Formats: sequence, structure tokens, C-alpha cells
Amino acid sequence: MKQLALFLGFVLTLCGIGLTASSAVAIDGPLANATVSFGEWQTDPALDRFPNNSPALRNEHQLIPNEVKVKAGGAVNFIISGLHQPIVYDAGTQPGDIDENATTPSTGTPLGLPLINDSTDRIYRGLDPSLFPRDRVEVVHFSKPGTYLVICGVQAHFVNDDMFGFVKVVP
Ligand SMILES: [Cu+2]
Repeated sequence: MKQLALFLGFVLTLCGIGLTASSAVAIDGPLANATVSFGEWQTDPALDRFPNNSPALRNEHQLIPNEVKVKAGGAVNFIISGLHQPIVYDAGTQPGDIDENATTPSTGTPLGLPLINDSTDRIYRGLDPSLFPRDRVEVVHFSKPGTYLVICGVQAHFVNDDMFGFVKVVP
């Protein structure tokens, strides 16, 4: 009898593990993730980046698409092309809420470029873009419904070029 109880306990433990594992399974379907082009290289006139050329004046400072939708628990793939830094603010934050004068200097190349450093309601700040190649990816998880503001942390891009967009997270 004691052995049976132990066995049942073992089975229940296995089930518990199974339930835990299944509840942690990632969401599926077309709204499980979305892709945002975070800056784009121009092609007119033709741009030749070979072998390692990233001209600052040949980059579009935009988020395309400007608004994407994912389900809660989903992710957004920010495909970064150019010197950009994705920063995400909590649901409801508007571009006008950002203190664009609160900055921190970039630490790589270029050195001392003002990067927006307003931590109020900030839920994600990307890498210092001056330390990395111009083309890279950051994948950001969105756990709760709401409309999230995403800005480029490069001060001049946000202030002069309106480089921002939104992630709409649905239940
Ligand atoms: Cu930018």
C-alpha cells in the first residue's frame, strides 16, 4: 500500500511537471510574433556597402511597419539596420511623455552620441548601438495587453525624425 502511494505520488509529480511544462509552451499562430524593420538602407541612388560600409546619411530613420500587433506572451523582432537603439515604454506612454533631454553618451564608435535615457515607465532598453555592427536583431517579449511605445534611443533620430512606433499587444 505504501508502495502504491509512493507510485501515485510519483505519477502526480510527473503530471505536475507535465502541466507546468505545457503552461510554459510558447504561444502560436500569426500573432505569436511580429517583425519591425528598425531603420532601412536606401537603394536610390544605389548603395554599395561592400566590404564594410554603413554611411549614416544613407539610412531611413523609421520603424516599418509603424505599428505591429502581437498576442500577450508574444515577441517582436526588431531588425536593426543602422545606428539605432530600440527602447520600449510601458503601455499608454506617448511620444510627448518622453524626456528627450535626459540623455547618456554612447560609449563606443561614435563616442559621446546622446542616447535618450528617460527611465520613467521604460520596460526595455536595447544595447548601446555604438558598440556593435550596424546590422543586428533584438527580440523583445511582451507579456501583458496594451499599446507600447517603441522609440529609437538616438536622440537626433527621435527628436528630428520622429523615429518611433507602437506595439499593440492583444489578449
Ligand atoms: Cu535611430
